[in-house]
Amino acid sequence: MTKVMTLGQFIIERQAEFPYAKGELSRLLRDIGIAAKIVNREVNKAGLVDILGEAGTMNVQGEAVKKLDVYANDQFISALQSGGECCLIASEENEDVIQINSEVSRNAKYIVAIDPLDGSSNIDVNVAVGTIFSIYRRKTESGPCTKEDVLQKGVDQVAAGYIIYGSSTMLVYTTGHGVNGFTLDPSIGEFCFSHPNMQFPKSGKMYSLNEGNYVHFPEGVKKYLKYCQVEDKETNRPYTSRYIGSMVADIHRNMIKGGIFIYPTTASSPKGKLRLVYECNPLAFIVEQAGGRATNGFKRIMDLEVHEIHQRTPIFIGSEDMVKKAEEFMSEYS
Ligand code: AHM
Ligand code: MG
Repeated sequence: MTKVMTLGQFIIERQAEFPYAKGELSRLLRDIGIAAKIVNREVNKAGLVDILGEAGTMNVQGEAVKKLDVYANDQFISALQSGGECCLIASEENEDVIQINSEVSRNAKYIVAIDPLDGSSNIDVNVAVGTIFSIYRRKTESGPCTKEDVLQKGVDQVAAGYIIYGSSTMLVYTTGHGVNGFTLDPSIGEFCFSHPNMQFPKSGKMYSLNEGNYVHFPEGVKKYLKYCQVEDKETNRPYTSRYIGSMVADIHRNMIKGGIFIYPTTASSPKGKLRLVYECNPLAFIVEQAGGRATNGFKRIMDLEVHEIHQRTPIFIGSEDMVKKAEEFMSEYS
C-alpha cells in the first residue's frame, strides 16, 4: 500500500526546520489548512448559486448568503482568532489591521497577512482562484500588536504559502527550506503530500500578462513582449501566451511548466495593481525558494520597503532566465 503523508504529519516531521521551533508556527499553519478546507467546500459549491441563493440574498435556511471572498475572509480570521498563535491580521478585505486581543492571542508571536480569495472575479465562470498568506514574527515583544508590526520587508517572512482551488485543491508553502505542495484528497478531507521540493524551471516558454493593457505598458515591457513573440529556434521562441487572470493559478502553472508572470504599471494602475504585503511578497518568497526570481522590473520584491498594508507594486516573477531577460529590457527602455 502506498504511504500517504498528510499536511499535519508532514508539519510534525519537519518541526525542526521551523524557525524558533516551539510548535507555534506549526499550529498556525495547521489552522490555515483547516480554514482552507472549509473555504474549499464553499468554492466547490459556487456553481450551485441558483439553487443555494445569490450573494446578498437569503438562502433557504433564512441565512444571508455572503460573497465568497467575504466568506473566505471570515473563515481565515476566525481560524486565526481561535487558534491563539496570531496576534494581528492584515487582510485584503479589511481597510485596517485586525488586532486579536484575547487573553491567549495578545502575546502570540506571529502576524498573518492574507488575501483570502484572490482572483475572485473568476468564481462566476468556474475558473481557479487562490488564497495567499504570509507569516511574520512580530517586532514588539509582547502586549497588543500594532500596524507597525506588519510593515516588514518580504525578506523578514518566516513562512508563506498559497492555496489553489483548481481542478484539484492544493496547499503550497515554504518556511525558507524549499517549497512543498499538498493536494486535498476530498475522500478523506486531508491535504496529502504530493509535490516534494518544488522547483521553478530555470527557463520556460510561457509568458502571462494582460495584453489588453498593451498601450499602457512601460516601453521595456512592450519590447520584452515583442521579444517573446519573435521566432528564434535557438531560444525556443516564439513563446506561448497563457493568462488566467488568477495570479496564484498563473504562477502555479509557471512553477510546474516554466514561465514568467508580469503585472507591470499601467495607466489605470500607475503603481501596479497587485499588493506587496499579501500578494507579491508571499509569492516572491515561494518562487525564490523554488529557485525562481521576483522583482519589480529593477529591484527584488522582497527587498522593497513597506510603508502601508495595501501598498501596490509592479511584479515580474517566474523562471530566473526569463525574469532576468525582462529586466534587461526594463533597464534599457524604461
Ligand atoms: P483581486 O485581488 O481583486 O482578485 O485582483 C488580483 C487579480 C490577480 O489574481 C490577477 O493576476 C489580476 O488580478 C488580474 O488582473 P486583470 O484582470 O487586470 O488582468
Ligand atoms: Mg487579491
